[in-house]
Amino acid sequence: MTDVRTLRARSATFLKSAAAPGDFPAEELPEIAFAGRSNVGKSSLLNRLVGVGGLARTSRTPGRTQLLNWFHVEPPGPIGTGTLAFVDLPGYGYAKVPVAMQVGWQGLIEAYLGARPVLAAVVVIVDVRRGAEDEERDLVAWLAEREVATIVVVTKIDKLAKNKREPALVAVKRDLALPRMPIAFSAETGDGASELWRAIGKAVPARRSGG
Ligand SMILES: Nc1nc2c(ncn2[C@@H]2O[C@H](COP(=O)(O)OP(=O)(O)OP(=O)(O)O)[C@@H](O)[C@H]2O)c(=O)[nH]1
Ligand SMILES: [Mg+2]
Repeated sequence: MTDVRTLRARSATFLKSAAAPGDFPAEELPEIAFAGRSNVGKSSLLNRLVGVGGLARTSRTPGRTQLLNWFHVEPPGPIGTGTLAFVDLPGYGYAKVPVAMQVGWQGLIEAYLGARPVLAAVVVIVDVRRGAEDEERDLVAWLAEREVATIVVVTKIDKLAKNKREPALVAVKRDLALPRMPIAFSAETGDGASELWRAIGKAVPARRSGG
């Protein structure tokens, strides 16, 4: 059996940043987007998943990623898909940025999530200590209405004592009315990375045989 901790991308490279829909790259690959409130750990999760520290920029200052950032990723062999594009989305719900800016980001995120035929799934990331709030409920419902596949991940589980993790996951499942348990993840330890890889593999349409 493959050691769950060792599943990592065969390669991952930065492709492009975009601040407006006109800058989005051509739709050439199935895309997996990473969404969540500011500072939830989107970039850290993406880096851990691909096994390249520092690929997506992380920061202690919320609201750091204000652009959509595309990466080309060759998934681990056992996942069985071809090259994917990962898209690190700007965080939402950061109260300290001016309202006009928040509205701008929201518009940009919706312009992406609502009109991207190659979007295979959105990884919705929730902070284990914070749980699911209105923003997460709104996002999950918004995606469901548009029939966008959603993978809910609860991150920073290393920050919670082991006996408190299961109840936290159950609460997120209940609050977001999920059909299954969210994936428990830690960018610190790598917990949940292979489970998330498998969920991503399932969400990506099979490659057409014969190319
Ligand atoms: N302990 C722990 N800390 C984490 C984890 N994931 C992220 N962090 C920390 O949380 C902070 C924010 O992480 P980022 O990955 O930059 O978060 P983000 O969601 O990309 O933030 P924005 O792009 O600003 O919205 C950093 O200080 C990370 O080191 C985790 O799984 N465990
Ligand atoms: Mg970020």
